[in-house]
Amino acid sequence: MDREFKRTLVTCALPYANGPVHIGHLAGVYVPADVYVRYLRMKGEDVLYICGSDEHGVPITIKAKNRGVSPQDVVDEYHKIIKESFSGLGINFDIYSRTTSEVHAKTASAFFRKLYDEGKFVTKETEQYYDEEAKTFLADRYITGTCPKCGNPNAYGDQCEKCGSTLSPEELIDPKSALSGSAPVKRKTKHWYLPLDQYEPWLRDWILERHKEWKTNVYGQCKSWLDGGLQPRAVSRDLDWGIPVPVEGAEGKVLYVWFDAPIGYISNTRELLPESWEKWWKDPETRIVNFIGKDNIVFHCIVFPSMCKGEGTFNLTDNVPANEFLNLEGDKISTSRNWAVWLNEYIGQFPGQEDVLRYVLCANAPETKDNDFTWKDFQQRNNSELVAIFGNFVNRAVVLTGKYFGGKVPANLKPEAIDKETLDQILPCRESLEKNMETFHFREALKDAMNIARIGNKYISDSEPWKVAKTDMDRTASILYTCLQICADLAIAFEPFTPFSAEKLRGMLGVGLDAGRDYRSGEGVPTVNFYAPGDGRALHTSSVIPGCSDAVMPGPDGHPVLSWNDLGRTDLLPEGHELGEASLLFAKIDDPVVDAQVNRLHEIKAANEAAAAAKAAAEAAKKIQPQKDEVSFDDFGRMDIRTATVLAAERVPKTDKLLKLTIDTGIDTRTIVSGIAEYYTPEQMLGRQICILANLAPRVIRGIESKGMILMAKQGDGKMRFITPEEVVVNGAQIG
Ligand code: B3M
Ligand code: ZN
Repeated sequence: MDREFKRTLVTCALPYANGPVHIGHLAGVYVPADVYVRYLRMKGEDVLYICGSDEHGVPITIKAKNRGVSPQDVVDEYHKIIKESFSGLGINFDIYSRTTSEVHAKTASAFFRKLYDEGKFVTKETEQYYDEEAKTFLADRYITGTCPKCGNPNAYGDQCEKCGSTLSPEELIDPKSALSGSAPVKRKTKHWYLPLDQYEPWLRDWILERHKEWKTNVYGQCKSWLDGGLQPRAVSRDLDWGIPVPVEGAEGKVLYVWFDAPIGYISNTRELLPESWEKWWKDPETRIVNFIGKDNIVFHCIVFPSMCKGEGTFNLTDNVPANEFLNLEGDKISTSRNWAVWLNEYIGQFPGQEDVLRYVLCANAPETKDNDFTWKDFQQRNNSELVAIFGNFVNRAVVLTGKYFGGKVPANLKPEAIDKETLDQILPCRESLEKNMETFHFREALKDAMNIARIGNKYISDSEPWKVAKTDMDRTASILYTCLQICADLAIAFEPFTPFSAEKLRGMLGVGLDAGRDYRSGEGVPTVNFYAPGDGRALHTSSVIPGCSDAVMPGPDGHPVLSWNDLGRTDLLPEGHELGEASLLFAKIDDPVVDAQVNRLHEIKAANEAAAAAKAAAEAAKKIQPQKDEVSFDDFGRMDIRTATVLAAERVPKTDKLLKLTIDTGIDTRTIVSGIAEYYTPEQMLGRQICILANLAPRVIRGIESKGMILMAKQGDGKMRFITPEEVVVNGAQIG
């Protein structure tokens, strides 16, 4: 970073309100952002934390159409689900609004209008796909077809989800309308374009020269976009759901969802802080960090910055720490295939274990490459890390203090070198943790925090206070004194990662936490919030500058209040300080719990496979064989085709496909062996009038002489149906 800043605006990608949030979203965007925001605040920084639902765009209108409801119904439903589930996981944005808000319509329209008035757009009339049945243009996801890059038959007009390529509808092979299924035609339409090509030299300098510190995956993607050459990009669409294009002669046109969505960050800030929002967007001393997934990189690093550059009054982003994708049990997460772990479901099924998900998703975050979530790993990390290391250490320290010292921090009566050596290891953990946090390496930062627990767990195991207590209470006091200081360090270090457990731990230790400023700091509102022990998330305010105490501060009720800068101190809990109630910090997760989740996924996979097979079979059934070679009238006349009736039918023993039929042909009674047992039971054939080829040369099949052949209609998938006259006629009537 090449400039000083006073405050940080953190935004998270606005989730589409067409489905709940899943673990892929969380690991990629929301958990790292939340860890970062909590950390910055504890450090005393001024942070604004913005998100909201993305409520425009074709994915929403398609969902509405499939369900037979309005797009507004869809977004109302999911906005609520998403908002509640975020807060259930401890992700509490300063505002979680929506792009259907009035403020947003006003802000996005004004943004477009300024670019329009200043001649920053180009207009083009082009031919675009149009669905004649549905009488509408087909933008983006309204059109599907085969991906020209990887052959995926279900690619969208804007993107192939299989290979990740960004596409335009024209590139799709065999395009089809997602509305009617019909092949679209081309029609002329006019749109506004942002001439990205004109911004290319500026973007090259801004990103490639001045943001070399961006994550390599982000920098690399930007570079390849820039090296590929930028094209003007349409910022309007022919759709009826969205923000109307605010100019004359634009009836039936709305802003492209990727034009309005990033402006949502601005609108939501403005909705929260109508008087002072500009400070967060226009003051050069504000730093902006956008947390997003990798599929959003181009929009946040190239398109939105170009829009802001053109508009001219908004700050540009400082960093875009985008993550790669998280897979689930080896397969790509997919909303349409229901291959996901949904946050709202997790919260319902794992009450009190919100932190386990936060921990596992952070430990496994796809920071540099795609990563895999498995339920076994989830269980393993909980049981052998959170329970066995962190929880076990804290539990032993707090319970033994209760047992030997009546729940009060004992005096450090008999210190030994190992105590100091142990405590000396904590400050380096903090330094590494801070460095990792500040460079967006949250997995490593979490490891640093966990190392503090490992240090404590090793110390208590090696020192064995439960044995020492039999002979030397003074030494036992020093061991537990040391352990309790480490517990207090953990209560600080884990607050960004596992806030519910950190809070529980602070209750056990009888300490509060200085959680930092909230967004209203500088607005005449007292600036510091802290959590007192044992009263949940109730915020107390005081006027002490956070992160800057040079002694552990007492809160108004006399309890010590820890702050980030206390991390690594050796005197966090004074002698005689009374601890709170001991309880288990983490609970073991047993096999049946994760087995049930794995089984659920197996069922989903089986259902998906069955659906895919049914779809493939339906396609195959439609396959029509080409016409056979021409025959003469005489050739045809030599076929003796006639009506007949089935008198008896039985399965040919030891075969699956063959029926032995006794037939009245009008000229005789004979036997025909036919391969139709897969489609008809003997009972179904009995008494049926059918058509046969009577003069086919006899053949012996399974020891039975078969004379003639039953005429069957055969579909592309092999399914067969016999041919029967429109009404019963005499047996032996000739067909021709
Ligand atoms: N809704 C895309 C997504 O969820 C989009 C993000 C908008 S951020 C301005 O992947
Ligand atoms: Zn593809």
